[in-house]
Amino acid sequence: MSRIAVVPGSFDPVTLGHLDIIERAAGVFDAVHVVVVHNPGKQAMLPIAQRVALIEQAIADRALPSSILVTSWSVGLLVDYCTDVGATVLVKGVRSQVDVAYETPMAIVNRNLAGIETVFMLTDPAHAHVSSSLVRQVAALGGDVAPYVPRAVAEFLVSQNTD
Ligand code: COD
Repeated sequence: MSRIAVVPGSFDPVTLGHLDIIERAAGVFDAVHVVVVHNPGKQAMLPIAQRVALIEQAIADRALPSSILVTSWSVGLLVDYCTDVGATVLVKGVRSQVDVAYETPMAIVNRNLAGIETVFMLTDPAHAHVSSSLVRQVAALGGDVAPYVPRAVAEFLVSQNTD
């Protein structure tokens, strides 16, 4: 049986931490769907379609496996997407106990709702301090985000600031 995993997130924008989790998930599962979801608890910087495009560009630049698909979901529960495409697992990157505390209730509810399991994948320590919110803040203040994001994202954010 082919195992499909969903890696969900706001990805606003995608960071090197996200990309590392996506790549490692692709090494564990037969297929990985990277799903961009609006998080109502966060003030969005980029439109969803732009976030999808930047993830696709970063994946192409790194020649990551073709088993990775990038899409978005906005019409209901994330587990509905999983059920629709036959995915049985959600993969969540974990940087600290704060992430575990945030993700644990969602993992339990997603299993209760649809039997979807959540796998927590530990961040690479090199990316443990990286978050999209940090990138948004540094970019807004004109700082260099290149150490934290794929090249496509760094170039896009510079182009936004110089428009
Ligand atoms: N290293 C490793 N992992 C990282 C890093 C890093 N540097 N940075 C972030 N991550 C992980 C996060 O812990 C998270 O697991 C994932 O990457 C995405 O992070 P973000 O910040 O892009 O996205 P979030 O946290 O805003 O996304 C939250 C979701 C949209 C995934 C969440 O709200 C969700 O699952 N929503 C589904 C809605 C739903 O169905 N709700 C009802 C049932 S719970």
